[in-house]
This record gives sequence, structure tokens and C-alpha cells, in this order.
Amino acid sequence: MKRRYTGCHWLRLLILVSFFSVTYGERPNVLLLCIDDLRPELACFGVDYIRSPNIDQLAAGGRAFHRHYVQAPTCGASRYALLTGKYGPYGNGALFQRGKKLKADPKSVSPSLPAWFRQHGYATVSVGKVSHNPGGRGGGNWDDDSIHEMPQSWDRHLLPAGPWQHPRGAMHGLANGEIRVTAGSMDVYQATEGPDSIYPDGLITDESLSQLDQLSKPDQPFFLAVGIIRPHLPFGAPAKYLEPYKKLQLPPIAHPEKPQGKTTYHSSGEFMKYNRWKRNPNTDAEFASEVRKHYAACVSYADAQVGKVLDKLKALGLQDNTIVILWGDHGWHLGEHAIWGKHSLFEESLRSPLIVQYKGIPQPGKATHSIVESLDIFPTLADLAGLPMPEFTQGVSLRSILENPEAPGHPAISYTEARTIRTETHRLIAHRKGHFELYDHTSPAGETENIAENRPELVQQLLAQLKKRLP
Ligand SMILES: [Ca+2]
Repeated sequence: MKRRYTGCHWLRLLILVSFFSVTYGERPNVLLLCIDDLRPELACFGVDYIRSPNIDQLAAGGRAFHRHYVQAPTCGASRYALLTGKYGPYGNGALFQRGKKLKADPKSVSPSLPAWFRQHGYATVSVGKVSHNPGGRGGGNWDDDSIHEMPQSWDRHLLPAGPWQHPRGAMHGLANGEIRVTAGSMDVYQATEGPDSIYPDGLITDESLSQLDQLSKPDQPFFLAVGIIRPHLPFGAPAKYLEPYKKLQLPPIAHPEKPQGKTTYHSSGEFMKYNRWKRNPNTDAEFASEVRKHYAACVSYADAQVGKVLDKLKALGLQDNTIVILWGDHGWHLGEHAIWGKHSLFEESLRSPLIVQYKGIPQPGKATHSIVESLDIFPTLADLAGLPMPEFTQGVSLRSILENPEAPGHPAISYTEARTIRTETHRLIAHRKGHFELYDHTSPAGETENIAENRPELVQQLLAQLKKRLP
């Protein structure tokens, strides 16, 4: 029998077509939230004493990656990997070096993550600390408009410095416009009474909200990156964020002993420089507890800024057509292995939060424990946005894990001057001149017992895997 299309059929067809044009026809926006020095110490990552309601809510509607590893445990090199999708030099100047090369010979450098979106019709804006220098300029105060950290990437690369005078001032700023003259003359932690805007992230967030207003016009999709500076040192946040932690008894620090033998242990130089009180958190339990509580307050302050940006996205009606991704640029030791800082190749330095949320994600709120790395973010976003795949990147799209949290990941590689590979069961660290650390993550000893001498065949096997990816 010949099928007749009634008015009712046409109406259904119309609804179906409009659904697909909203869901798939328009390019989705991308909102990338970068948080500086954020450990995966959030309620949604199982740390129940931390107050992070906004990030928790993001995780509840998306996918939290509990085993996301960064390429490098320092800001500049880690952000290089995120923003280029490639392994790069170890150092905070990594993106500036690339920028110089790009200026000299544009064909010698592949497009950055924002440049890829820009080339495909997106408006691209960066506010705060997204690349290494907030605002993306070089020079003594990081405001020299002739030196760009990421040429050709952003329509606007912004940092509102306010009373901190310039981006370098904001990066290390404390309350009410205090800027770093020497780290040794600043408080390592601080909690001053006042609104969010008495610390630099308040201004970064206000600027982000205003950028969202401008970008919300429907004629062009956007790629907005917002970089929150806290919980980076010095640990200053408005007093109200410290309040919930003041009387808290914190859980003990895991493996607080200095590791034996040759490792990537370091003596917490950056932290100690700020520490004008010269108290040693490894021998002064009361001070250690204060440091940890102020770090937690900075996490809650950063979380509140994330909340404002997400609320704005909703208020503008953009949440259904925006991929939101939250990324920590690396972890931070709060006393584990007797380190107060980053820069090691231990788990505490290399593991950081990664959360991806978009409308229609299967099994929202279900976390994944598959191993992934920051390199994967560029191809993932291109894939989700329906852009051509950036074949020049060195990671893989995480679409399979976004669609199924049980889907397998892959070993993660990271580097300082030494290099490391993390598999499901082990971590191998290869130092120059052939010294190895091998840790068994299936054993309670974890990264406190180097078993390299007992397992030479496994050392060679993991080394071969590592060299294949990072010769
Ligand atoms: Ca950092």
C-alpha cells in the first residue's frame, strides 16, 4: 500500500529536522577552563573534605577522567602539549620558542589548538592564564605587544591586570594589588577579607563573563579559553573560602618520607622562596596543615570562578551547544615524598583533573579510570566539533571513552629532563645516563619502592614503549 504523508507526519519530520540542525547542524562552541596547579583533589575525584560544588556539578553532567596525566609537571611545557597537541621542550618558554619559529617560518610549525578552530571559522578568545604568560605577551612585565606567545591563535588574548599593573603582577599577585617584587617578601599563604575581585582571578572571571556576552551572538561559533591562576603559589584567596577548612582535621599526608636513591625529588625551591617565615612543613606539622588548608581555600576560590562562568553560559542559553572542558595543567605535592611543589615525575605532579561535558554524553556523571593524557585533548575537541582531524598531533581522540567510560585508554608519557611512562600497572622513569626507577602500582608500596633492579626485562620492555612514542 502506498504510504500517505499526513499533516501529522510532516509535523514529526519538521521536529526531527530541527532537532538535528540544533544538535548537529551548528558547530558547537568550546569552553576550555584551565586551572593552574590543581591537584585532582576535588569532591568529584573522591576527596570529600574539599568544597568544589561547581566543578562537581560539571563532572555530574559529564565525564571525569580520574587517570589523566599531563606531559610535563610545569606550567609552560604542559600548556605547550595541550595547546599544540605535541610533545615539546621542557621549560616555561616552550610556547615562546614556538612563536619565534612560527614568525621566522610559518610553514615550520603546525597550527595550535585555537588556530585550528580559528581556521575553521571560530572566534577564539583567551582570558587569564591559558598559555604560560597570562595575556600571552613577552617582555619584562609580560605586556610587550611585539612579542606574542601564540601568534595567529587568538582573536583576543586578554589579561585584565587591574591594580596588579601588568600580567606578571597579576600572575603572582596577592590581595588588593600586591605584586611580587621578590618572592621572599611575600606571604606563602594569605586569606584577606573581601570580595573575589581583591585577588586577580576575580578580574579574570569578570572579563570572561563579558567576553561570553560578546561571543554569544549566533553568527559565529566560539572557542573561549579561561585560565584561572589559583591554586598556584602564593596561596592567597578571599577569607570566606578558608572558613570551612579552619577547624578541619585533615587526613594524614600519604608517604611523606623523602625517597631513597636517585629520583626526581627536589627540595621545593619555589615554595621555600615564598616562605619568608622559614618554617619547614616537613618537620612542622602545624605549618603543614595551614599550607594544606590555604591550598584548599584556593581550590574553592577557583571553583567559585568556574561556577560563575558556567552560570553565565546557562543564562545565555548556550549550555546545550557548548562543549565544556576543565583541565588542570599538572598536580602538586602537598608533602608527599617530602615535596611541596611540582617538577617531579611522581604521580602527585603528573596526575591532574580532566572533565569533559557536552549535551547528550552517554552515562553522564560516570567517571572513567582509563589512562589518558593532555595530548589527547586537541584531537578530541576537533573530533567532537566535527572539524577535520589534526593529523599532525601526537595524541588520540577520546571519543570512545566519552561514549563508554569502560573503553580502554593508553599509556601516558611525561618528561622533565628525565622521561616516564605510566601503564595500567607500572611507572618507569628513565633518567639520562641509564638510571631507572620502576614502580609497581599494583603493590601497596607504589612509588615508594624502586624495583628496577629486580625487573630488568620489564624495564627494557617499558623503555622500548617509551622510545617508540618519544624517541
Ligand atoms: Ca601550573
